[in-house]
Amino acid sequence: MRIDVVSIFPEYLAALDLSLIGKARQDGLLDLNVHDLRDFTTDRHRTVDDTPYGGGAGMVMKAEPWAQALASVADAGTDGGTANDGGTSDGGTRPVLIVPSPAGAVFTQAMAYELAEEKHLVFACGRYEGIDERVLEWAGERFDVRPVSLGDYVLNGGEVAVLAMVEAIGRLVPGVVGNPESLVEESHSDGLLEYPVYTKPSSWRERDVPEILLSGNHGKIAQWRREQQLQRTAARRPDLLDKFDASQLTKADKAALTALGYEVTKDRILPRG
Ligand code: J9T
Repeated sequence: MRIDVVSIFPEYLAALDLSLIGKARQDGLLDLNVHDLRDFTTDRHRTVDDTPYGGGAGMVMKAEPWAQALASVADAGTDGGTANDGGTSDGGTRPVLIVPSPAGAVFTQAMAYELAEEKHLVFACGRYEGIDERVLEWAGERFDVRPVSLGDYVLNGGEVAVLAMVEAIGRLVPGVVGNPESLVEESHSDGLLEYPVYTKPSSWRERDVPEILLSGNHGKIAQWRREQQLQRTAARRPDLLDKFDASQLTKADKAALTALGYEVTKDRILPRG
């Protein structure tokens, strides 16, 4: 997979040299390139922002440096296309342009899985009050443009959001995580939060590991873990149970949910009372 990131603070993305993602880059699984937006300006001061039309606080990122930067990376992840399409075709799939913004659709594990299938992702890191809206309209001609939010809070720029998204997406690219089994049993992969985990010693500061985990009874352990997942999800993220497909529930799941105060209908999990 090719990934391009455009930012006025390329140093922010240095963390992508580290750990699993850094290793994946070294191994050639991720072709990740960070670009300085100011390299696409033409004035002496390398200006990237200006005052907003209509007034208001703060500055807005100028359109032209963004257009230059995005045009320069648009075709980078392709084989150059065919002779008569101006090099914009890569066989039908356009690169995805992800614009981190609190005004975007919320980033989820499902979205990470979808984006991990793409050949080319481009991330545009906005700063200040945002990027001139016309850039997103113009970019729609070449990219599949997706404003994406990490959640309902504001950051100073898109860089930290890109670190999170590249890590979440990159680890799903085949070969990046050494043991793909570890992707199966983790929070959100099945719509529930993960069960609690423990390691040695079995007794620590007068706290014991739940006995069932020492029993060697794998069936019972799996059942206990599933109950813990349901219990945690109900306590911490009841909104996830709202969306959960009730047809995936076993008899034991239903009994656990009933004990937790839920009513399980044919296709929904509803809080009782
Ligand atoms: C400037 O970007 C943000 O403030 C941002 C980006 C992605 N998700 C958010 N929740 C905020």
